[in-house]
Amino acid sequence: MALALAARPDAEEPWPQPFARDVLEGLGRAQKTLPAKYFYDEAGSQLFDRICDLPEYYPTRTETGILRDAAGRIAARAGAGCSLVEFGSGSSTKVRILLDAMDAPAAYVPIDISAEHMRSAASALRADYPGLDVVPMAADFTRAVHLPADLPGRRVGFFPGSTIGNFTPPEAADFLRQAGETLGEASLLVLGVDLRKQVGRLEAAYNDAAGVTAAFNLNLLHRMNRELGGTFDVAAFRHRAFFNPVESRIEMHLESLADQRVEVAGQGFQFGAGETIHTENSYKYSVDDLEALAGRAGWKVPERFTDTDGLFAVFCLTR
Ligand code: AVI
Repeated sequence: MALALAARPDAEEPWPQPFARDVLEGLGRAQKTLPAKYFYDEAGSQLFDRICDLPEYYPTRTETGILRDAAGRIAARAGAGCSLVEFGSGSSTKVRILLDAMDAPAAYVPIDISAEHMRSAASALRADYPGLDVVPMAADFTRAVHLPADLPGRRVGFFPGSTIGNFTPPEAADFLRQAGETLGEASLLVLGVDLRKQVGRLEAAYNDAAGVTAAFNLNLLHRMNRELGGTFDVAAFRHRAFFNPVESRIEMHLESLADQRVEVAGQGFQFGAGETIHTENSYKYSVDDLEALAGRAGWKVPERFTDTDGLFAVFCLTR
């Protein structure tokens, strides 16, 4: 039934699944919503790389600084000849800090939904680390991932960038549990988490003056137009991002500037002026809350590292 609904009337091929299914389901809700993972097509991944360099977006440079300071300690825990597994690897930039500190790392498995972006990053890594076996996996890391069985050494998971904040807390616990199963016994997970802080600082990070975050959010409309035959007038929507203190999260929305009707994936949707599509949550944790969450998911927290301003934390989790 869902397939028939999503079929393109003038073409033999259906709309790409599961994108069409998720869009039809999300836009059919009372609070229209879209899963944040669809931000990351080629254009979205490039916009995200630009966000990471913005002056307002403190998480990337803060986490990078913490990783540089902590890399020796993390490498000592990982041991010689380990295998690094990165969940949502993107452009594989931060992992270089760990690889440079590690003793003869044997393998690197980047896992990302954006296959093209990941493959070009993997080629660059192969060139720079000739002894490293780079094994990219194009997969949705929010689902179970079956790693190659013969990965040598200790398995070290890497989940930087506070991507865990894009899950609800129950989803985050599920992810941590599943990552433990994926990585196996005696594994390590290096986890970067953005911490709760003053609202002005948080909101500025998602409302940059150059408008890159707005372009990143609005790119979802371009993507639906391109891939799902959508008729979104992108200029008739605006980016909104604000901190929700009750849920302890930044929310991103696309707000309709007028009453309008839009077709997408073969179905029509009505928007009232001021109505929004909720496109992303970015949860902000306290150190204690995150450690309790990790504990419930079966991880111990022997070590954690933060910057001097307490903006961001990198947790070393062990099984
Ligand atoms: C990938 N993720 C952790 C980013 C965040 O901060 O939640 C995505 C992002 N959205 C807007 N700016 C950055």
